[in-house]
Order: sequence, then structure tokens, then C-alpha cells
Amino acid sequence: MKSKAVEAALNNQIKEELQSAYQYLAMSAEADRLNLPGFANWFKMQYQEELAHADKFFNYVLERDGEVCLQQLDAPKVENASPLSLFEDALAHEQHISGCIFKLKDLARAESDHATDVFLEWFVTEQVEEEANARGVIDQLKMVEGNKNGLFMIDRELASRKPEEGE
Ligand code: OFO
Repeated sequence: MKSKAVEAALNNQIKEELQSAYQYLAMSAEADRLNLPGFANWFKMQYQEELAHADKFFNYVLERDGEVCLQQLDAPKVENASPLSLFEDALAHEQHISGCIFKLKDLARAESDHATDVFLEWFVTEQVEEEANARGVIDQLKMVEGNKNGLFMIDRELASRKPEEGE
């Protein structure tokens, strides 16, 4: 790639996306432990989506004749989770990822890398959706305030999430 700084930042984003996937996989296991199969499904779908995001960055670096440099992942952290804390953590995580994408976009512009700037547009839009999805579930969980029937209904709804087409 023409800009080594952009190439390094894209490689870092591959790691961020894989780290996201790893984190959501751990959250899926935690939801299963809490006997919430719908939550477990939702996080498993999210895990798959993050793998697809990592793949998009991976393919893009190669397409631009860049060098892919994979980095070490950290162990995911999920401790003393509750249904609400899982989604609050998911929202905080997505906000972190949005920040990464914005920084990457700023860098692409500073380096006059127009192709990368355009490539990142998809992720800017995707992050709006990712944050809104997590926020939506948080709102529902706050509405039912731990009521078992309400939680059961949210779990049923989250069980219906399917893999997205083209992800
Ligand atoms: Fe959750 O959007 Fe990628 O990381």
C-alpha cells in the first residue's frame, strides 16, 4: 500500500475485529451459562458478524497489494455478567470500535488515501447500526427491570436473530 501508516492501521483493525469476535464468543458462552439461549444466539451471531468484518479488512489490504500482518489476540473478559451488563459491555465495545473507525478514516484522509476513505464508509454506517442494536436491547432490559416474564420474552426475540445476508 502507498501509505504504510494506513496499512498498519488497517492491520490493527483486523485485530480489533477479531478481538470483537472473540469477546462476543465469550459473551455467548456466558449467556448460555445464565440459561439465556436467545442471548447466547444473539452474541453468537454477533461473533460471526465480527469475523466477517475482519475478513473485509483482510481482503481489502490484500486487494490494495498491502501486507497482512496478524497480531496476537487478548483473552476476552466476561466477569459476573448479568443480562443488562452483557449488553452494556457490548454497547461500550461498539463505541470503542466506532472510535477506531473514525480515527482510521481521519488517517486515510490525512494520507490522501481516497480509496480507503471510501472503503471505510460502509463501516461508519455499520457502527451506527451496531450501537443502535445494543442500545435497543438495553432499553428493553431496563423497561422490564429484571421481571422474569419480560426477560423470557426478550430472550425469545433475541433467539430469532439469524446471520445477515452478505456479511
Ligand atoms: Fe461490532 O462492528 Fe465490527 O467490530
